[in-house]
Amino acid sequence: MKKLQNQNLKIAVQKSGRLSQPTLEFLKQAGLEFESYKQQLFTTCNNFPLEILYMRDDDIPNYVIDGSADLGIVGGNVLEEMSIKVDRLLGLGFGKCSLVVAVPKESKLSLDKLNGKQIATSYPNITEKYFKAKKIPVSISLLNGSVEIAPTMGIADAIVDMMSSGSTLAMNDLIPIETVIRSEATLIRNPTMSASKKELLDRLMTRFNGVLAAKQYKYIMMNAPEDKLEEIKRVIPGLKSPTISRLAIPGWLSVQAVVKEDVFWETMEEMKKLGAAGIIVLPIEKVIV
Ligand code: PRT
Ligand code: ZN
Repeated sequence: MKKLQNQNLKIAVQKSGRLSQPTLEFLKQAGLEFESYKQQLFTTCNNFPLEILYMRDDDIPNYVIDGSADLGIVGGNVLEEMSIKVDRLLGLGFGKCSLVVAVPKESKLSLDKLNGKQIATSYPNITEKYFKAKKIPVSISLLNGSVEIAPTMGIADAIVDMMSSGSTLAMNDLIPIETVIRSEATLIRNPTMSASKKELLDRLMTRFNGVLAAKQYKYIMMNAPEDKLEEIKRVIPGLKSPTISRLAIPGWLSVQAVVKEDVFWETMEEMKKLGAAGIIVLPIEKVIV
């Protein structure tokens, strides 16, 4: 691809594959407006100085390293396999998967019993490093696709492959016995950027962090008895404090707050114990703190 000669920030994303759609959705959630249709090599945002470059995921790290792109969104697994030194800025919370060691169900093989066995994988570097660290000598054969059928074909005793739901392994009578690495879509950047591009990146990071933070929070509204106000404030601190207003019925308050997803259910249970009723929960689009 010819280098784009302008001062816009450039981000490389997967053209067509598992990360394509969630990546574009994430960029749109960050308020970036752009057209995206198949067969496109790049697109320019209408409302931010950003070019989106579409390519194979394996090419993204090199594009970012040589500066053809300033940023990239790629699976952590690809970065590990290529042992590429780029700045990892953010885990984006989608494209989650694990690289696992899987064996035929009936083989009853455990990790230590793989000594001297044949392992098929598309991730030879990570696999070699993993078994070396475990001090288990194995033979590794590289397969670029359909790794899961290697044991049935009789060309491997076990495999090291990506898994998300696990149904592909199950359909091939394989079971995962160890997790080698966990991976998610990751935002990477070229470490040498002009001051003006860094400024654009800062603006973009505020937006990206806003989208990610919003996913960790819920907005809640409820009615609660006035005499429990102090306890309510302790249970739901909100971003600063809950917003309290008075209901038309004496002795009752309306309470509104932002609550973290991971403590959401505990918070709701405590609020119910304090007499809260009519609880409404809303998703949050963005949080800028
Ligand atoms: O064409 P290009 O080179 O760009 O794409 P690709 O074919 O190399 O990659 P692609 O699109 O398959 O995956 C892109 C990235 O998605 C990977 O690098 C991972 O970071 C991430 N990812 C997330 C996954 C999975 N989930 C996943 N499930 N990559 C592969 N899989 C495979 C898995 O190995 C199995 O074969 O998908 C199949 C279904 O998985 P189960 O467990 O849900 O059955
Ligand atoms: Zn690829």
